[in-house]
Amino acid sequence: MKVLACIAVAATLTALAAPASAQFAKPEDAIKYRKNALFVMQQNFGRVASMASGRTPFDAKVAAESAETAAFMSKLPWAGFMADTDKGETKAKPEIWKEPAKFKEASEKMQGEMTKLAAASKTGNIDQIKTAVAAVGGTCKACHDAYRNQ
Ligand code: ASC
Repeated sequence: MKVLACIAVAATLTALAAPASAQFAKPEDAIKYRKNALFVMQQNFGRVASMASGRTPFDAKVAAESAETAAFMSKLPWAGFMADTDKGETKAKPEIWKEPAKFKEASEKMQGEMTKLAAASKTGNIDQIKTAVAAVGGTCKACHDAYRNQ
């Protein structure tokens, strides 16, 4: 029973860790998937950003864990921007599908800065964390300005 549970968990984790090959039954599922992945990412990033700005007390352990989770989550949303998901419950602009290379580049910039934030958070150095949070925030904003409707 335990072995079966482990296999089930392992299969789930493998599926989660394989964003590039993710498949969706319906376009709505892909939209939901990317929004939820971005939401979980933002909640974790926001927790670190809040500490960096002094809005919440700095807790190095929580910051490190949250930043690591945000960095992992930052890899997932992109598989959800598949064909035929430009309409429905989404603020995604058509530019995403018109200039996929630029969109990919923007997403990779964010993932790169998120990885740096995870590394900075591991050091526990608040100044390094502040710098990395600002860099991540810049990539969030750049992508939203270009590719997200208000
Ligand atoms: C966040 C969030 C964003 C970015 C952006 C940074 O926490 O949800 O979209 O940071 O506000 O400028």
